[in-house]
Amino acid sequence: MSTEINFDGLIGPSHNYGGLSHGNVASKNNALRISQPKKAALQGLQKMNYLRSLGLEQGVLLPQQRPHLPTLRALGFMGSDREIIEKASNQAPEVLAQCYSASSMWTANACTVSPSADSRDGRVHFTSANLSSMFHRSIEHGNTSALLRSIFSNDAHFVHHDALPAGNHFGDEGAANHNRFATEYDSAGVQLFVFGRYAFRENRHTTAKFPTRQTFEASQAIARLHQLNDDRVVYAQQNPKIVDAGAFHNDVVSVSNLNAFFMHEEAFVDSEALRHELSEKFEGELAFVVVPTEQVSLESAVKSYLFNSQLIKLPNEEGMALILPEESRENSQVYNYLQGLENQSSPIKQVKFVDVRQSMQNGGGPACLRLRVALTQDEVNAVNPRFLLDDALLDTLNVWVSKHYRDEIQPADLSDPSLAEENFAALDELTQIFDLGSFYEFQR
Ligand code: SUG
Repeated sequence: MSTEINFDGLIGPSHNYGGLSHGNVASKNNALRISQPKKAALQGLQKMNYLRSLGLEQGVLLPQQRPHLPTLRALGFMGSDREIIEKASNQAPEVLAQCYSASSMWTANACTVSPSADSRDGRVHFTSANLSSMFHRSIEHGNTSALLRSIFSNDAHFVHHDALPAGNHFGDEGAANHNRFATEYDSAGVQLFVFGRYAFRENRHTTAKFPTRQTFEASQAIARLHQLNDDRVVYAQQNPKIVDAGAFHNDVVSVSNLNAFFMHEEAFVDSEALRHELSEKFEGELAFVVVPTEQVSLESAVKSYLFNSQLIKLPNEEGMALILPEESRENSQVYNYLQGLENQSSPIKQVKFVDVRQSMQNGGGPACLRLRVALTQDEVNAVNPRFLLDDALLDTLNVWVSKHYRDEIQPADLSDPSLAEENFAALDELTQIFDLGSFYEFQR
């Protein structure tokens, strides 16, 4: 028996709207609004539990230390923790905001995972994403690597690679630009790496407005590190038009599961050639569900996050279910499309909606919040069980959130050193819940 476990990022106690991501329309539109961290974290937990109630195994990833004092120190802010925050807030509030980013909750960007069936050494490979293209995200990978190493610690089954070299040439955004097709989770699959531009070759297709984040060279490096077979790897370029429309990651315009690929017609530079190559390389039949612009405009796709949904196989049920954000129900174009979809002959048999609005307002839908890890039963047995959600852990986390999280955070609150102290108290208790020892830098 093989399975795919979704690991969702626990939304951290200082969840806020910093307006930090150029090219992410939601982040810009909601910049400096009041955030609701408690509500956000409870929405996240509710989503995890909903997936569990559908019969799926669900994992949890811890938030990062925010504010990230090591970065502030590296940038020359000295003194006690309080002094560092006061100085940063007086001299460079915009830098403090970067170091307070809530972005690690979007674990689809945490790393790229290749299942053991695809790797020459028969192990599951993880490469933390360097997230080089956005400063506030580039400070995540150290913590991400450490956490993944604690959860997947058995090196007979799991291999961890450090993030690719920093800098724009090897900009890597993790699983958000990666899809995998296979008949079963433990059968050899075809991996699709999606990139925005070439770093060292001439680009025939370029964006006019927003930056692309992932390079071809970074994707290639991951395929090499993960020991993938070239015959079962496909590279495809994001359509610059969709990046300019606000789809900064490929998972805003497509999602896959097993042999199904749900995608917007305009997602790629050459969607037809891509479908052809995937069909050639895949042993078996691929089911493409292609949404035409005529039915769902790019603007509606980005606003509703139709494709930033989780496409899942429900245990003991025919076909697949699409877990969408509530915003997809509210967009009439998208909702009409979805109503038709249930009657189409496609693998998608059910659509369900979840409320993750606090995350959506920063550009993160249901799919952004999860990292998929396909595992064999032996590998599941080797996962640190503390990170798998059960009723007891869910109750503990709900109580922990209610105890420590603020109802609201305003942009000015980031200057208050007591917010940092509250965060650290919360994270300290969290490491005890997960028996992680002195995991965070402030504990050491
Ligand atoms: O990198 N937002 C994230 C959203 C990531 C969504 N992930 C996927 N599509 N997989 C980003 O743009 C906004 C932070 C702020 O503005 O405070 C932010 O980083």
